[in-house]
Amino acid sequence: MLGNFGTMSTGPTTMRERNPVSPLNRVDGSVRARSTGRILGLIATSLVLITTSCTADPGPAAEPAYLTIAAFTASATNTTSPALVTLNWNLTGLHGQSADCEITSTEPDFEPVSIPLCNLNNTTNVTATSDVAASHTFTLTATASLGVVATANRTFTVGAPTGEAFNITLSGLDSIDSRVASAATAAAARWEQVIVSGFEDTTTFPSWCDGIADYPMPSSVDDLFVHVELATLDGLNGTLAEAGPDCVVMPGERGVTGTITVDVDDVEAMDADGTLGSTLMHEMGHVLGIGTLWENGNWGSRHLLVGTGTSDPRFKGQAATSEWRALGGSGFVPLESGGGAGTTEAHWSESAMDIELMTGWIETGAPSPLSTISIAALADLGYNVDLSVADSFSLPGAAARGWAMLRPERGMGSDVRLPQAPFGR
Ligand SMILES: [Ca+2]
Ligand SMILES: [Ca+2]
Ligand SMILES: [Ca+2]
Ligand SMILES: [Zn+2]
Repeated sequence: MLGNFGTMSTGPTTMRERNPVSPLNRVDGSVRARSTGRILGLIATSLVLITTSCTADPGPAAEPAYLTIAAFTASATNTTSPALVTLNWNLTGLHGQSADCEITSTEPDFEPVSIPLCNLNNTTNVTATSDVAASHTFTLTATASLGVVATANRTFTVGAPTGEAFNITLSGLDSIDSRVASAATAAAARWEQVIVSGFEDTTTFPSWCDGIADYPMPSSVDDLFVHVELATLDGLNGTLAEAGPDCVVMPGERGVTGTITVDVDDVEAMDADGTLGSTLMHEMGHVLGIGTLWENGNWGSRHLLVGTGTSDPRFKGQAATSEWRALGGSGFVPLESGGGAGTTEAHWSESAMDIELMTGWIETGAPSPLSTISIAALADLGYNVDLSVADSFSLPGAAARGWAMLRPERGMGSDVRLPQAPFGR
């Protein structure tokens, strides 16, 4: 795994407003734009034809748009306030024109969100907040480049906030290297900042969770219990650590316990080159479900992957896809296709995202930013998240990817441990 090198990413971070928004539940249907412009256009074309013999041909008149919002949908895996809501739309009838969009809401504190070229970039995430269960209507206003306007509405109902924080309880810290313990503590605090609301404490567990891991099963879990341990894995380099959920509860397919095993032979090197903190952050991301509760063909019912087994696997979670496109990506979110089992299809594509925290190769001597894409991927798993606490991140440009070799990275190795559920395999 050594010998993989990242590329320099120096472009500006794309920032968008993400204001609290009201949720949407029903589309009010499409709205046909006013079309008088087309009649005028036909008259103008006729005049051009009549006068061709004595004037220079100005070329074909611009085709007016019959702009129609053919679909406007809203979805969220968790509708508890603050809910991250993914809006999607489909514009038709543009006749080659482009369109810009604006999203407004009946929620009083919502500030309009602008989406340039929304005929190409047709998804965005907004946050729906309310102190009580409430319905708000989002309005999508699309304006074609020659001025035709169409609007559509959708109502979303957001539930009252749970009123409790998302908590991660760590175990095993007293018996491990204090540097690993500190990194684990910092990682837990950072993820607690990302996930903004907790769940009811879990006090009953599936019977298969008994004896599944190296620690005594807790009698009650306040959101997430993570055991951290050191062990000999494969010596220096190779796999640095491995992690995943242990006990997964239904409904929700949410891990309530998990283990991070750090390779005792890699601790010194990780501490020396500054990757220990990023590695613990990365592994805790796996415990939360990134790369481990996506279904991956052998567990669960989410089916969030497409193109598995090909050279271009993708993650199709709506919220993460929306953030990927907001940063300039297209299609679904590209996953790693190399690196072998434990890396492939469980991390973001190294070539597409380079320094991002949840790629399979960690930066040495440089930050590994937690992007809005990774945070939104948690929303796709049912967590309530706050995109605004993401680190600054931009996709490496094609030129930067071509350069490569600018910054060394350390392979994480086979670090993903899928849930050991006794069913579904
Ligand atoms: Ca809690
Ligand atoms: Ca190792
Ligand atoms: Ca990387
Ligand atoms: Zn990993």
